[in-house]
Amino acid sequence: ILEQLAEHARFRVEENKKNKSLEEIKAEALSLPKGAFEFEKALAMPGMSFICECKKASPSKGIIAEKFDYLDIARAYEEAGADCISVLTEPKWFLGSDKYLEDIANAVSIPIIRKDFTVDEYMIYEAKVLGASAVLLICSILTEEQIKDYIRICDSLGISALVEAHDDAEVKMAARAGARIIGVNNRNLRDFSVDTGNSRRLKALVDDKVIFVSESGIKTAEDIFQLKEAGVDAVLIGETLMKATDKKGKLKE
Ligand code: IGP
Repeated sequence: ILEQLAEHARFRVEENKKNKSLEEIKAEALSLPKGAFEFEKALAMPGMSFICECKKASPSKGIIAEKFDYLDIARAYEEAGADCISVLTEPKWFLGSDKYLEDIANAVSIPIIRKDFTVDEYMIYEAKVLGASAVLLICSILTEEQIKDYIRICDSLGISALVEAHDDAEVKMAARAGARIIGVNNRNLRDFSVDTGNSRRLKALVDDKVIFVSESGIKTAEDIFQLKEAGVDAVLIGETLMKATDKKGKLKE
């Protein structure tokens, strides 16, 4: 699935280039006020930080939210005290949209990460233009050189890169590439199995100066206490919050 997702992302980039060339989108992104790395600043605050995700569907779960009032969801997250919002823009498997990101960025004041399969610098400039404060860089679909290069582009725009790893080798690769935020995905994107122990275990490999995010499969307050215990700085929660009718209540818990 990862290879298909990456390939489809490359296809989308080619399609978008027909409307706006790389030079054009780059110039547009660079003409905007430079970001102040709001995403990493929000995560570096003391205490556990919460990245709450707006996601209509996923390849492992199918449709998660029949009724997807993304603006209401984003506003509820902000009101409930979320530190950041993650917005899926991948259209085919996650039923995301660039429009969701753009609208949410205009509606809330907390930083937003564009959750997509970044495979080209084009997508980073696009993220900035859409109003994102961060992008996702997934180790298993990129080379170390690409990650380095993409972090440099993020730096030029004042936005952050969340570098996603799944195992020891990828965590080390992220660190070598200069990642300042490493996210360990508890879901294996190859077989969809979930284990929050994965991020607790891999935390030990990461320097304390690096912001460490535990992603996926987080369901209870107990999960969060355990992650806190392991030294995790932030959690990324999607499905559990998408399914909670009382998002505020669930986050408070
Ligand atoms: C959220 P969950 O299990 O709480 O819905 O997971 C988030 O971690 C997950 O959506 C995710 C993801 C990704 C999605 C993690 N890495 C990469 C798309 C691409």
